[in-house]
Amino acid sequence: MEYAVKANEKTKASEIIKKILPEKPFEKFSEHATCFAPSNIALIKYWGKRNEELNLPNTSSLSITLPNKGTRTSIKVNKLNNDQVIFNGELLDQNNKFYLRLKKYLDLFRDNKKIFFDITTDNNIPTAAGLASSASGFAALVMCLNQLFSWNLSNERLSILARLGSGSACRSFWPGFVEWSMGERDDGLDSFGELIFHEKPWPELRLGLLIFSPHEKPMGSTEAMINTVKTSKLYKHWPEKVKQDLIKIRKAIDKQDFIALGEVTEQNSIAMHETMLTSEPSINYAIPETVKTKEKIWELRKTNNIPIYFTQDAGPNLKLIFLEQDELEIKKAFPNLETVNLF
Ligand code: 2P0
Repeated sequence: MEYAVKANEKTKASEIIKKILPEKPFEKFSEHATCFAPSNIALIKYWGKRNEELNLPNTSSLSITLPNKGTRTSIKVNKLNNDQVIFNGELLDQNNKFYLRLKKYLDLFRDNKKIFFDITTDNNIPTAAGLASSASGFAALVMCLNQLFSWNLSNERLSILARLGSGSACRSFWPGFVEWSMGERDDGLDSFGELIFHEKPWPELRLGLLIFSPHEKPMGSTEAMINTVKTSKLYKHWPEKVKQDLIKIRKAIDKQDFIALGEVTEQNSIAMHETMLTSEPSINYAIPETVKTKEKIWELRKTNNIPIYFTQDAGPNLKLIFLEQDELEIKKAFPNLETVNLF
């Protein structure tokens, strides 16, 4: 329970939003806005919140942005008395889980004002399969609101707003490596993403997506995080592990030392899943293909000397990291691999 600090009654999400938005935020608006936000994959993971309402994390985390994978959203003010959401081509029912999550988030901005939206949103990544679609989704929505109402907010401020919808969304405002500093303040105004090592692009770096199951995960990450923090005996080691891993990964990125990057990325993912597995009841996102593929990766490293590493999020799918020079050989080993150039 040490880390499971409940939301501070005084710092409500709607109050934080009010602090960030200009006065009279909805007074003038353009006809519509369309934005694309990229997805991001954590190499050092965010797992556990110190404030559940504000999505304030127990640790910092670090991600890589997938430039062409993410969410495209269009938004306009409608003349109805409710929001209307078309998600991946389908008009959502007003009892739909995703619809209700969006509405609840927009209510924080509206603050009882009667302003409603038509939202069309499309993902080019499988939704809710551990491929960070909520991250790009909330980032794209915030970008659209900023554009629609000409708020002219900085990416840093947009990052804070998006974090209130989904923690990992605060890392989806920049290309390349992004670090989300956990911050210290109760109101979370110092907890946002930041572009790091932008002066050192790494064009040889590749990320491969291996999708075993596009289906919705059995337990959402919000609930899984809360359960892990409350019940896992290993969780007390997690914050220190992340601190050490962040030091290692920053060094690896700075030197463009791929082996060091791969080792720390894979180890961090393994530690997160081990911590979840020791929750009560146990939280397991792996399916047999996940386990078999990890073994194949270890075998390729050991026997064929191919530097390839995996990371796994809140779903069964794996993301592989490797270098351009090994791409052909890796594609032979994994014919279904979808490769993303990162820089
Ligand atoms: C991450 N994940 O750092 C970690 C690693 C999944 C595993 O952030 O409750 O959708 O909305 O803040 O951001 C997924 O959780 O959770 C996630 P909320 P989120 O990418």
